[in-house]
Amino acid sequence: MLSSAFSSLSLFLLALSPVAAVWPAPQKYSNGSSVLYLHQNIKVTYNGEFLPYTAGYAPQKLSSKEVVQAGVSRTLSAIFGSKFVPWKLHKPGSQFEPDLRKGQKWLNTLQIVQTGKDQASTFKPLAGEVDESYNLTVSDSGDVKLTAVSSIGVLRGLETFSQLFYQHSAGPFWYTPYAPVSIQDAPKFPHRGVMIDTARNFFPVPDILRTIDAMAWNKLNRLHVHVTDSQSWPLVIPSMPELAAKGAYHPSQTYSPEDVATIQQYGAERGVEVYFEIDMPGHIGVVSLSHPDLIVAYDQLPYYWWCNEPPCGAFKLNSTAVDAFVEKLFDDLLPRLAPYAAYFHTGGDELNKNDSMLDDGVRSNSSEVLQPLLQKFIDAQHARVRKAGLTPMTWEEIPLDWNITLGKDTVVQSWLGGDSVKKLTGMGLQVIDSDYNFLYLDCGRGQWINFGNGAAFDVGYPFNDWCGPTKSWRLIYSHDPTANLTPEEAKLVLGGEVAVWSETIDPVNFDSLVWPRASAAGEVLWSGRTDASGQNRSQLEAAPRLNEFRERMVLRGVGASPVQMTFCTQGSP
Ligand code: CP6
Repeated sequence: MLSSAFSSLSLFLLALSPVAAVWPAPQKYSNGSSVLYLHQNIKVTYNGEFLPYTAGYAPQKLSSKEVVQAGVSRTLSAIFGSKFVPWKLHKPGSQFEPDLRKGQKWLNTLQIVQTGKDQASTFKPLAGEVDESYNLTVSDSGDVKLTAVSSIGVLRGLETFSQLFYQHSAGPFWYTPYAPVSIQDAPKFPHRGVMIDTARNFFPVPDILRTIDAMAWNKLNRLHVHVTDSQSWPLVIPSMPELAAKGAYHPSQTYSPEDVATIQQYGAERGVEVYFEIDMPGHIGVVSLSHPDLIVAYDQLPYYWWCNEPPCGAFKLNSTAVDAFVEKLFDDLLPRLAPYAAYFHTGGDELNKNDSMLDDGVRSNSSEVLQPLLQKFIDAQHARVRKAGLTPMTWEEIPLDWNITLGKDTVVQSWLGGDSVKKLTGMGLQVIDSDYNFLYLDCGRGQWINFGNGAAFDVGYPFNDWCGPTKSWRLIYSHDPTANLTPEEAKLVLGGEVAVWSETIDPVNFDSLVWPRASAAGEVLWSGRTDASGQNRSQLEAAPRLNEFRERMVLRGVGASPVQMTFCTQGSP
């Protein structure tokens, strides 16, 4: 009796005061239902100093103040610049919209206080532990206070602030219907990533920058660029120009050192660390085009004997020439990446034992022969990564399938699902969860046929559909990276990463495949799979909130897919 009285009471309260549709959901949150209007002359201060709002402000240098000022500019432009059309969610003149004839109560001040100092010399925003927490209050009287330890925390709070506002359908009035608001927020996991594969299909710089924008709106903080693979090498290495000259699909489909710096700096300004992967010793067949002596099993048929996806090609595992090549490559590349990133990913997935049967220096596919050679290879590459001031990352096969001993600093990216995360954390290794059953956003590898070089691989139906239908946001949302782990094991899970392998993805369909499904992972990684009461988050609660956030992404220029039909949030006519 009593409990049902309580639950109908809470339903009643819920109907009275709307819940703000912030995505990802803040950790602690309350709001009312007073209306406050926002105008472009709101007084913004940062640590007591007046910050003028200049639309499109680009930081001249990566200082805390410049990062915050640019963040304020983006936030206000997101509110005023993109007409957030509420009609799909609330019809013009619906009760959701305030009556303009009743007059406007305006927001007066946006007071930003940063209580800590950012790392000064090199602005490595997310290297190591960066405090992304923030507190945000909007008082009934019209004062906004945003407090954070770091400038990145300020950016996270500004993004939340932007999601409180709607444009009135009757004119240029922007309002929040949620005052007073009180939010205390911090991420559940420090690593909340998206992996993009620029080797199967190329992604021009603007597409990557747009992806960084969308990541920041989602409070996703790591962009992993899987920049090379056996299919192409788009990365220009000035001391080794032959790599991209021979390995890129086209001279226009390359990333210059300036492009790389642009991407990393753009990320740094938005609290997104951009880190790179050169996958080795497998998935590197393309090097054969410029350095044939270093590679075995490139272009071998039938491909499935040598790799999972043609063309094949792996580094020779017992070769001083390979070692010298990687040294030269890393000497050129790593010092350019290190100012902006904490990590460098050395790959290590899907190495096929058979490849070394074609290696003059090995001539074997026995694990006993290959394991010590691979250990030596990994030790050498990871030592170079550390020497450049970066933390090595590797795919899970290196420790799990090959029994390679890794330094305790190494971060292992797990993708094969099952009990991989449990095994890795049980070994004391730090892990990023990319379980392909939930977090791979592509579904493309079974789709290619008629490969180049006159070789066609029609593996035949139904094998073509082996990876099943594309995963829904709800499946992704249901996945808990720390499920079935002990508390000690769970502590070693740094977070997760969705992966966008691009065999059948390019800029034309990228946005609609990634968003808002990556947003679903983003909420699990920022807010946690469970809510404040320890319950699994409800998809029923999430759906309209995600739908609204999807509308915001579309209006800010990202072609995110719809979450559901307009009817679901708008109701019948
Ligand atoms: N490319 C590389 C891929 C994949 C991996 N590595 C992959 C494997 C299985 C699926 C999807 C993608 N295409 N370099 C595995 C990490 Cl289902």
